[in-house]
Amino acid sequence: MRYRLKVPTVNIAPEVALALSENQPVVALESTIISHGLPRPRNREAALEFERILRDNGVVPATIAVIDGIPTVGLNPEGLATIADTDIAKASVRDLPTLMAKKLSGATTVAATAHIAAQAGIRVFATGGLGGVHRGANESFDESADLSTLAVTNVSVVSAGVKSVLDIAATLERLETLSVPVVGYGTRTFPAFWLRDSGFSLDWSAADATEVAAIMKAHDDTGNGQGIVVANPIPLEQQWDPAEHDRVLSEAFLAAEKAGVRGKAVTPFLLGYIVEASGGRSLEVNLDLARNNIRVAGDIATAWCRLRA
Ligand code: PSU
Ligand code: MN
Repeated sequence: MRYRLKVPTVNIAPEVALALSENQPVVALESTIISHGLPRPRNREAALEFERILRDNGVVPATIAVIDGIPTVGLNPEGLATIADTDIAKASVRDLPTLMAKKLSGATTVAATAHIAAQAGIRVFATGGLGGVHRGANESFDESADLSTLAVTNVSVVSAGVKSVLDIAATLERLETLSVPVVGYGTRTFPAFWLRDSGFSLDWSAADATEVAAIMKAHDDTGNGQGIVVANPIPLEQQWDPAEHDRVLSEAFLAAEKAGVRGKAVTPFLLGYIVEASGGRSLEVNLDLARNNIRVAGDIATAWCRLRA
């Protein structure tokens, strides 16, 4: 059976299309974390490793990016090299038409990745951390399009919460306003990316992947089309030392302020600064939590296919 593309402008790798048509598990992966979230050359190793983790668990990886103007689902080695080794734009949903018309490449954020994944019919997506409401947003209005996109995009996103550089309370409030379900994975404590505990609790948790799949099914039954945030904390023994975390973060904010960084440059600046100032420790934690999210996303995609079979 041939998998029919819903959107002819999206290039879906044959392996991904086949898996979707045969109800085999597929997990979407974003490319901004590779191009702007992790330093070279670790980013390239990470991109390959993330895909390998899925394959080792019988799940087809679909790394998403815009390559020469074409939204691409499932990258070949040249596509992976484009996002890992070259300076390309950080692309959110609003950047897609311009990149497409100009035939340029872009690394997709959570928002743009979720949008393209949904167009391709992929239901599960793994990332490190979701974008959210930035501190000081009451003046800067800086709120990630990840949130508004999840309000209209039916994809389950597995993340380790949102980075503690954001305003976590405000982010959770916005997710509530946008009617995006937030489910803790085996926990009712919302994680803070490098740390297990943001200090905020959740109304709901799911015990395992099968329960997440059941929630996805029920969500479809309600007729609602939002995404679902699956909040998956990093294991305790892998988290960053909280005191060290607090110290490095305050330094990073001062540095961003001094450098006058604004808009979409803020997240990459802070992440880069934090990696340096932590002597690489934050990077190891970032990689561990991403691996962990990818494993869980693979389990959810597998449970989802089983439920639909
Ligand atoms: N979280 C990370 N690393 C990242 C990002 C988030 O740990 O690289 C990226 C994601 O692609 C997310 C984006 O969608 O940052 C949010 O950016 P902004 O705040 O400009 O919307
Ligand atoms: Mn922003």
